[in-house]
Amino acid sequence: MRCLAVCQDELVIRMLDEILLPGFEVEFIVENKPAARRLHETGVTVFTGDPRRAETWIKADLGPSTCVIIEDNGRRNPKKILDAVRDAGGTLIYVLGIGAEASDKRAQGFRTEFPDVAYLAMSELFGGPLLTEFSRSLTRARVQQYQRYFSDAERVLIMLHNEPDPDAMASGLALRNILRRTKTTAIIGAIQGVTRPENVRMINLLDIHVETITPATVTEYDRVAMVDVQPHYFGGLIDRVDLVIDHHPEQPGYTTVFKDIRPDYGSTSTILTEHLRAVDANISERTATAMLYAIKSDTLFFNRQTNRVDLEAFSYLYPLADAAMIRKMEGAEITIERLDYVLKAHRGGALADQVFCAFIGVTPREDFITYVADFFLQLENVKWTVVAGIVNDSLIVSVRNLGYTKNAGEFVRRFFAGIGSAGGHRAMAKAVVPMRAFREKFGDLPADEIGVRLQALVHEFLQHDQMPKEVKGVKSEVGSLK
Ligand SMILES: [Mn+2]
Repeated sequence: MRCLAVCQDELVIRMLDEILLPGFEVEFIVENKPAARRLHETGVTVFTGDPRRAETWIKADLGPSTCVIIEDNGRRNPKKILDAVRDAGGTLIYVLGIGAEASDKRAQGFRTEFPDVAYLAMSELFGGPLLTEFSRSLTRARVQQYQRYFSDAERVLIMLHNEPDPDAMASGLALRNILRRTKTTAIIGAIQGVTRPENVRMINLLDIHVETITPATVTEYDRVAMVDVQPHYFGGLIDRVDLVIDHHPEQPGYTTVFKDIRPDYGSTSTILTEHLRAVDANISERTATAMLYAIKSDTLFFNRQTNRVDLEAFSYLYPLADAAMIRKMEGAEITIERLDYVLKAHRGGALADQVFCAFIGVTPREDFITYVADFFLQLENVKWTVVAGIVNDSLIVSVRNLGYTKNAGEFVRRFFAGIGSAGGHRAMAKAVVPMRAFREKFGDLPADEIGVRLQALVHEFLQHDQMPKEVKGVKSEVGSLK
């Protein structure tokens, strides 16, 4: 393809020449003769002429398939040049905005007057890669620091939350890779191991070892890292670690030498993908598969709280991973037992104003509750799910939403933080409340009324903030008087 460019700035000319030359035939129209000579001597194809005259373009053999680039540095209005290009029959026209003047406003002005002309701001063209590169070098410095700090340790513990999920396990593998350790020199451990069927299958298919540890043995390790969780999760049992990498909101009440907490990321594996890339680490197929599966499942395949960085990590890992293996792991999600609870929720639950609520009674494991909550979120017309069940005499409330509505974490904190533990982020949250405390606050509700009560709480929560500020203020005042 042929490309004709009008530029005043030698630096821009040399840059365009370098960028376009392999694929395009580039020629520059330059007004200043000495400058043209200089450029010509260095091998740039240049000819002189007045770009504001159509003849110059005709002489340059401009055709409808020639790409025209016009530099706009804000000092001289390029409209005359644009008119000349059009008079000469040019159709593929790009204006390249350079300098502080190349603002959105200027681009907007061009679009109104020349709707068929594409305006490209130089800062936008180069800003993305440049910023990525800079932030990668910040990440690199950070990773190298903790790599050094961990390097002389004999025994390292990479600790995960209870019932480790794909994101926790994948992050464990990734961090072990960054620390250049094996399964004997860096133990991946959790206080309560894996029981959910899809996680068990992940462990088997990818041959991951998660050791069961006790809080007391944590001190036996020379260095301790936590991934996908922060020390506060262990309720005061562990208050000092060496490294925390997590995508849950940052919590107070512990000390750590290094941390990288990014609550706007969809998974911890996304953060670790950036760490791996920053130090050019080799990612094995096993680790890439685990991480890809983790991003997919933590974001519900980009259905909730997804960030550009999650998509970027996903597309980086995809060619390195075994997609067939992921399909196998996902197949394990559906079990007869889980379907029983889905049916139970379907019978006893209710959908109102795009909120599905259900109480599924006593269950042997917590994942039945979260599974049901995730399941109903897939239905058309469902934007929120709140599913509760009883495990070991505690009410577990699992909340899911599609991510662009109100904050699920805020919901559980508002109603349950006072009587149990409650937390989470925008799209997923959980509360664990001892049944005794629940009865004290909400009364001794029969089973079929618990779901109804939850429905009322969600409704109150969602309604509340839609009211105008004044009304809200009055309401909370009345509330505090009670
Ligand atoms: Mn996670």
